[in-house]
Parts: sequence; C-alpha cells; structure tokens
Amino acid sequence: MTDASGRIPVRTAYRTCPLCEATCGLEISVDANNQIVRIRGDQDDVFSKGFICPKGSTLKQLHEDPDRLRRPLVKRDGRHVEVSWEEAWEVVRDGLARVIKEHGRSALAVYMGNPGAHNLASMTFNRAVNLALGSFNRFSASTVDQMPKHVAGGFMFGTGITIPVPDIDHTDYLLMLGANPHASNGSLCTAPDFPGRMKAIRDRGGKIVVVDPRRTKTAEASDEWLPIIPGTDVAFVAALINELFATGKADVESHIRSHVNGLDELRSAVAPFTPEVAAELCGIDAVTCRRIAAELSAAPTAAVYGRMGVNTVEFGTATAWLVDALNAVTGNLDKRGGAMFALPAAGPVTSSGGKPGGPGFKIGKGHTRVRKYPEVFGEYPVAALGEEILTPGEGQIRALISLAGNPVLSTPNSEQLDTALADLNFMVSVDIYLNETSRHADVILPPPSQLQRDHYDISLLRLAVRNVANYSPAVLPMEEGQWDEWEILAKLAGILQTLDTSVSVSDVDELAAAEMLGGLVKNSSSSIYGRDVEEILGLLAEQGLRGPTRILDVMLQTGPYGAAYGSNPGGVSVRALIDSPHGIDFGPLEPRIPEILRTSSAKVELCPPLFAANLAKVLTRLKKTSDDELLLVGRRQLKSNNSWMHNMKVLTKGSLSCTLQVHPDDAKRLGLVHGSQARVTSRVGSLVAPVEVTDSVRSGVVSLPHGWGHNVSGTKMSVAAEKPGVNSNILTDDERIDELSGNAVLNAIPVTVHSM
Ligand SMILES: Nc1nc2c(c(=O)[nH]1)N[C@H]1C(S)=C(S)[C@@H](COP(=O)(O)OP(=O)(O)OC[C@H]3O[C@@H](n4cnc5c(=O)[nH]c(N)nc54)[C@H](O)[C@@H]3O)O[C@H]1N2
Ligand SMILES: Nc1nc2c(c(=O)[nH]1)N[C@H]1C(S)=C(S)[C@@H](COP(=O)(O)OP(=O)(O)OC[C@H]3O[C@@H](n4cnc5c(=O)[nH]c(N)nc54)[C@H](O)[C@@H]3O)O[C@H]1N2
Ligand code: SF4
Ligand SMILES: [Mo]
Repeated sequence: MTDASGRIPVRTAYRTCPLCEATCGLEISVDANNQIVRIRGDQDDVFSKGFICPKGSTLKQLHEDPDRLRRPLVKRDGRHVEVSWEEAWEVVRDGLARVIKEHGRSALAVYMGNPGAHNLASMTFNRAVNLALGSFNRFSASTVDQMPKHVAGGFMFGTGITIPVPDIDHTDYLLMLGANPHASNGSLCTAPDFPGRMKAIRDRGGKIVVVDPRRTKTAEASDEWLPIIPGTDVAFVAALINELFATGKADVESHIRSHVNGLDELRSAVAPFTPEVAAELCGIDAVTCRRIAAELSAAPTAAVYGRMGVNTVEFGTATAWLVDALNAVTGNLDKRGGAMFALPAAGPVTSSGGKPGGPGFKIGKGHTRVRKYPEVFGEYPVAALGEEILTPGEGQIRALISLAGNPVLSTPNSEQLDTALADLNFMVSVDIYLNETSRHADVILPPPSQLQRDHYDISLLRLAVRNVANYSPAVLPMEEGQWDEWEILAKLAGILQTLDTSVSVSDVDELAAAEMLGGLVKNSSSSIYGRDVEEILGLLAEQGLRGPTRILDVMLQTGPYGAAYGSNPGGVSVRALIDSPHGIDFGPLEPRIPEILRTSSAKVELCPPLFAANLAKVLTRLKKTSDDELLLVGRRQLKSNNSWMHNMKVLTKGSLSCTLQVHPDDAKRLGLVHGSQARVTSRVGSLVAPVEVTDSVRSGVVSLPHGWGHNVSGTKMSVAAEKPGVNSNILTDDERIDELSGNAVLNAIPVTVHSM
C-alpha cells in the first residue's frame, strides 16, 4: 500500500479522533519519514469498531496544512510576523504587565473554546491559566452550547457534570429533540457511529421520534418527525409530563423511588401545559402530544434526549431539566435502556467512591459588571464579553487570553465582539490558525498538530454510552523547538502569575501534580487515602510521566477501575492503556443512584424551585412572531466542524453549503428563488446569503449554518477564504440569554428576509 505520493508505511499507530464527541478509533499508517500515509477507522477499537466520518481522515491534511501555524506570531505595525518563542514570551509578559499596571488584574479575561474539551493538555492545564489570571473574568464556548445541561444536572443531581445520557444501545424508544447526530455524531452522548446505533434501535423493533424544525438526516432515519416551532420545546416537554400525570402514568423507577424529591411540585409546575396549550405554541397537535406520552409510557424502556437545538434557546435550562424529569416520570431514569450515568475511568468526584449528598450546586458567586449576569459553573456568559470590553469603567476588560477559541464567528452579535477585540489593549491567542479571532491577537502561540500530542478524552468519556477508556500517545514527534500545548499553557500561567519570563514549565507542572496528589491522599474516599505524596511522585517519575499524562495517570489510578499505585494490581493506568491500543471496555452503563447524587438533600431534585419559577414565565414570554418575521435556526454539516475546518479542501469541495434554507411557501410569499441572494436582518445585524429553497425546513423557519464568514482581512486561511460563506452570528443577539444558565440564544432568532 502507498498513498498518492508513493509513501510506504512502516508503522501503524492507533489514536482516538479528537475532532468531535464521538471519539472514533483511528488506524494511522506512517512512513519512514514520519509522513502520514493513510488514516482509516480502527476495526478493533472497543467502542467505534471501525466507524469513521469524513472528517476523521483529514487529521492528515490538518497536520500538513501549510496555513497551520508552526511558529509564534507577533503583531507589528498591524501585521503578524513570525518570531522566536523567547521573543513571543517577552511580548506576552510585557503586554500583560502593562495592562495589569494600568488597570489591575480585573482587566484580564480568558475565553476557552471548544477544541479544549477534546484536548488532554487543555483539560489538565487550562486550570492553571484560570487560577493565575487573578480575575474572575472567565468565558467559554460552554455558554454558546451546553451550559443549560450543567445547570440542570447541577440542581437535579448535585454537580454540573452529573449529566445522564440516553442508553441508546439498549433502549426501545428514543425521543430526540434538537439533535442531529447524523451530522454532528452526537453531543453530550458519546457514541461513535450514532447513526448505526440508531439503526440498531429500529432493527430490534424499537422506535425513534425526532423533534426538529428541520427534516434532518436524523429525522429521515427515524420513524417519525415532529416539525416543531423553534424555541417552544419547553412547552411540548412540559405537556408530555402533564399528560403522564393526568393519565395516572407518571411514576419513577422503583429502585430510585426513595431517592427522589419533588414529584408533586413537578406535577404543579407543568399543570398549565395541557397538550392543547402546548399545541398553540409548538405547532404539534394535542392528539400527537398525547400519543407520544402514551408511547413513552408503554415502551418497555424509553430515553428522551435533548441537545443543541433545545439548549441554545431562551428556555434552554428549563427544557434540559424537563427532559430528565420526563425520563424520571416515565420510569426510565437510571435504568438500562433509559437515561443513565456513565462511570468513567478518569472521572469527577462522583466516580471515586464517596457517599451521596454534598454541598449542592450554586450559581452567582460573582456577577458581570455591566448587566449583572450571575456566575454559572465557574464562568460568565460569553454573550456579555463584548459589552464587558466596550463599556468603560472600573473593571473594564482590557486584555484577553483566547485558548482554542474563535468567538468572532461563534458567539452572538459577533460584529460587536469583533469591534471589541480590536479595542483591547492586549490579546494573546493559543491557536493553530491565524483566523477571524486570532487576527486581533498581539501574540499567537501555536501548539503542535493534533497528531503530535498525547490524547485522552477526559470530558467526553464521562458522557459515553459505554464505560470505556482509550489513551493515544502522540503519533508524530514534535518538530525541533516546538512547544507542546500543555507547555504553552503552563508557561502562560507562570508568566501570568509572576510577570517573569524565566518561570519554568516544570515548576508549574510539579506544582500541579503535587497539589492534586496532596488533595487525594487527604480524601478519605480516595483509593490513595493516607499514602505518601513523595512515594507516588517517585513511582510516576520512574515511568517518566509528566505534564498532562501524569495528571491523567493519577486520575485513572485513583478512579473506579484504577490500579491505585499498587493497591489494585491489574487496575487501569496510563501504562495499562498504552498496552491496550484499541481501548479498554468496562461494559455497559449500570444504575448509579443514589451513589452518584451530590445534592444537599442527597436526593434527585425533580423540581428545583428556581426552575419551576422560570417555567412559570413561559406562557407569557413565548409569543407568536409577527407575520413578516421568520425564525432563524442553525444547522450542523457533516463536513464542517464549527468554524475551523474550512481550510481542508477535501471537506469544502463542491458547491458552497453555507446557504439560507427557506421553505417553498415562504420563498413564494417573499419572492425568493433558489440560488438568488436574500438579505436577512435581525435586531442586531444584517447579512446577505444565497437562498436554498427546500421543504426540509418547516414553513416560518429559515436556517443558516454557523462557523462561516471567512472573508475578513488579516487572516491566513487561504482555502477557507476561497469559499467564505457568511457568519450567522452577525444575526444572533447578545442581549438574549437563557436566564438560568446565561447560555446564548442561538436558535429561534426573529429575522426578516428580503429578496435582493
Ligand atoms: N449560531 C450558532 N453559533 C454557534 C453554534 C451554533 O450551533 N449556532 N454552536 C456553538 C457551539 S456548540 C460551540 S462548541 C461553539 C464553538 O466556539 P469556539 O470554540 O469559539 O469556536 P471553534 O469554531 O470551535 O474554534 C476553535 C478555535 O480553536 C482553534 N483550534 C483547533 N484545534 C486546536 C487545538 O488543538 N489547540 C488550540 N490551541 N487551538 C485549536 C481553531 O483554529 C479555532 O480558532 O460555537 C457555538 N456557536
Ligand atoms: N459535523 C459536525 N459535527 C459536530 C460539530 C460540527 O460543527 N460539525 N460540532 C460539534 C459540537 S461543538 C456540538 S455542541 C455538537 C452538537 O450536536 P447536536 O446537538 O446534534 O447539534 P446540531 O447538529 O446542531 O443539531 C441541532 C438541531 O436542532 C435543531 N433545532 C434548532 N432549533 C430548535 C428548536 O428550537 N427545537 C428543536 N427541537 N430543534 C431545534 C436544528 O435544526 C438542528 O437539526 O456537534 C458536534 N459535532
Ligand atoms: S465522527 Fe467525530 S470522532 Fe469520529 S471520525 Fe468523525 S470527527 Fe472524528
Ligand atoms: Mo459545541
């Protein structure tokens, strides 16, 4: 076997794909010069069994992309020029020192983007940057995404990462709202080959119902599609629960009955939402609503799953809550085939022993300066970042550190944010590209490519439909003088803390490891309780482990399957995973209530008062839009990954997919023809997009994908610039957030559309 350039493979490496949440195993052939010959699915991967999507093999093109940054860039006279790492660190130190001197540390902020959740370095070292910042201005892509799930999980089960996943491998009935795994490959439900797993549900006689304003591929691969009016799922799910109470069918699983609070309160909270009331708002008739409730109740097992489309709306948290409340009252919470909790090998506190109960989940540990939005799960809503930079006064943000983020394309009212970033006194980006966001940075610090680093999906395996673990050492060596991503983060943290460039990466690393072990040996529920930190550090040093891999080893060894540094021989560790290149399968999900609960009551809180109060606002807030208004929703595309993979020709070839989808009835009424240009206008912005007339969107709804708009100057993404598309977040509104989570509203945006 050779590739098109005649490369002959001499070795095969196995690696988990870090691009989306599906964690597919890849088989990578490499030649004698460390060039990638071929990437395909790893047939022996314990979880993905050979499945791969068109993006997986593009790790080769991504690695080879001449536009991908290899050396730090510094902005001089408005242009980015390559400099040495030493010089880059000097500029970082000087810039930070200047802002801190003039404005204090409250002027510093950090933004953490999505690829960080797929990156072992970020998962272990972003924390050091956050702590060294000395201000609480933390923002991330979580508040344009899944924050409602953290808040719902937090109040219902006790921690922000206690999130149940639909047990799709065993369920008889899957009700999916606002998710399109045929394009996204699943989210907050780690399941490689989601489409295959859906097919298996139907093959074993089960049923799938999809609720989405668009007839997606997922809907087409299901038994039934319910084209809902965007933003209204909260009423639909409330009505399903109401109907179950009304027909006497609402009850929780017997094994969790004594661990559940709030069943009566839930009944009262959903009481106003009869199927008839919901039908008015949602466009799903009452008969259908009643039938779905009956089907959910009659199915031997059923799982309800809601994602992006129902999280990024005004009542995103309320919907996330009601989805799991519905799982509970159909008797499917914590039951095989229902909604279950993973027991990950490198888990959070809830997976390492310990008793139910705890401090519970709280929000509001601080507030944003301008609009007084509360802190949620350790951060502020990114929708507020622009105004926090642009509004003068004490505490105004003047410097930003962007870690693997492209908020200029990804966050609401992005023209405002673009203006704001240009107004900063200093900005650092840790990024692989000079793109729409990093072009504002005074310094860009590029990590090595995805194939040049060790990998383990700490966050995604916590949300997997099976308990699995898979570690991948770097496939390719780093180039001479290159810095690993964790080293960049550790140095950045050190400089932030000391304002001194002589700070050493290994000092930061030693501190992180010692601090972590110090906590564990004092924790009576840890498997290394009472052990000597120095002894364990010695064992780690013997293996030559440092940086993220050392932290991962501590997590694995002290986790539920861990070797516990000798106490549990045969248990899991980094070494054990290196010896199992296709991963280790710990089996299907098992019931975890009550052991997983960390609410202060030590129970599942089915109806947190804050949520009930929010739900009470739905009927007055959800109004019909005026006749000339349409509702804008997004959509994901299989060959795209948020904003940053449009520089891969293999993915973008063919006609431009960034189109405005319009239903034929609306097109006729508005005089729009297929292929023509339309002007789309919202409260905050306006853009022009090519029209695609299709009955796959509900009438009254238009759809634009996000992550496009690569036509700005000062970037270096030559392929992406050839087919720039338009930035849909020019239209989304920074003032509209889900009040419980601070999450941005990215769907159901009122817009007007005019032919050009
Ligand atoms: N309208 C609308 N907006 C949306 C969404 C939507 O559905 N509709 N979806 C939202 C969602 S779910 C998300 S998660 C956000 C994403 O929001 P962001 O995370 O801000 O944006 P990304 O497009 O993922 O950009 C990631 C950045 O990281 C860089 N990068 C890639 N890999 C690495 C790496 O390994 N290390 C480093 N240091 N940098 C790297 C890329 O070059 C890019 O600059 O967008 C949100 N925005
Ligand atoms: N190919 C590809 N895969 C990806 C990504 C990517 O950009 N491209 N991004 C990754 C990321 S960061 C994430 S978070 C996940 C997200 O993965 P998913 O949660 O599956 O998100 P989407 O594919 O955007 O699907 C959301 C669906 O919600 C629908 N929708 C919009 N508004 C509403 C509404 O009000 N109600 C209902 N019921 N539906 C609505 C949309 O039409 C869309 O079909 O995907 C990940 N995987
Ligand atoms: S589905 Fe996701 S994890 Fe799997 S190959 Fe595609 S991008 Fe990679
Ligand atoms: Mo996301």
